[in-house]
Amino acid sequence: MSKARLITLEGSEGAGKTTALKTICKILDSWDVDYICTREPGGEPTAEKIRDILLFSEHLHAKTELLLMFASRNEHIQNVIKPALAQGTWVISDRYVDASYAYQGGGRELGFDIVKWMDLFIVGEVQADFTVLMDIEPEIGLQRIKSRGQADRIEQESIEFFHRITQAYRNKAQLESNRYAVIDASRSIKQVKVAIKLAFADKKDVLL
Ligand code: Z5A
Repeated sequence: MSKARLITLEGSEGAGKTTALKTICKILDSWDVDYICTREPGGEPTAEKIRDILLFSEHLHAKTELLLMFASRNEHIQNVIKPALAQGTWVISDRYVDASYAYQGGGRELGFDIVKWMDLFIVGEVQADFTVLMDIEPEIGLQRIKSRGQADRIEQESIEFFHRITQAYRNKAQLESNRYAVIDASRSIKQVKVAIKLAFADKKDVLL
């Protein structure tokens, strides 16, 4: 049996991660691997409670936000991700530690160094094997989610905040290009699906 893999999905608001997740599930079905889908912040009961604080508090200091992201991540890793991988079950996570580099490191301007420290402390060896970055200009992504109703605390941030996030994701993907597939998420849903399938086909020998 091949090693269970941790696959993560990243991107800024409205990039189409939910849509991409369905394509990834179909690919893994065709590879005949067992997997679970999960998300961050959240993915297990305590982490979901922390998610509510993160998304719906009136105000949070940037450092509190960083700490809570990693607190919820620790519950998620210890209670869901590690046990699944140990059993040979693959994990697909809608966002993971790269989101902290992008949102807290980039968006909140806390910098990559402090996030790296937390990454070493909390995530350690439980790093993603493959990360799909849905890359999109924030103006397009935010337009897509406009009709969804009440925005959460993070979604209400300025366009400059989202530009910093996009740039931070691109920087991270460049630094770790072997782990990343960068998908041009501004294209049609059909074209995006094809690009994701090609990215997985390219990685199949390494992952399986
Ligand atoms: N966060 C953080 O700050 N730090 C961290 O460490 C972590 C997270 C882990 C989680 O919220 C928030 O937490 C998030 C980052 C932060 N920021 N906020 N707010 P979430 O999970 O609720 O939100 P999200 O992850 O950003 O999901 P989203 O906004 O729903 O985006 P999406 O999943 O990428 O989009 P979608 O639902 O797939 O698509 C959006 C719409 O676009 C939908 O109507 C689709 O039909 C449409 N769509 C999708 N693809 C296309 C294409 N190709 N063309 C046209 N239309 C499309």
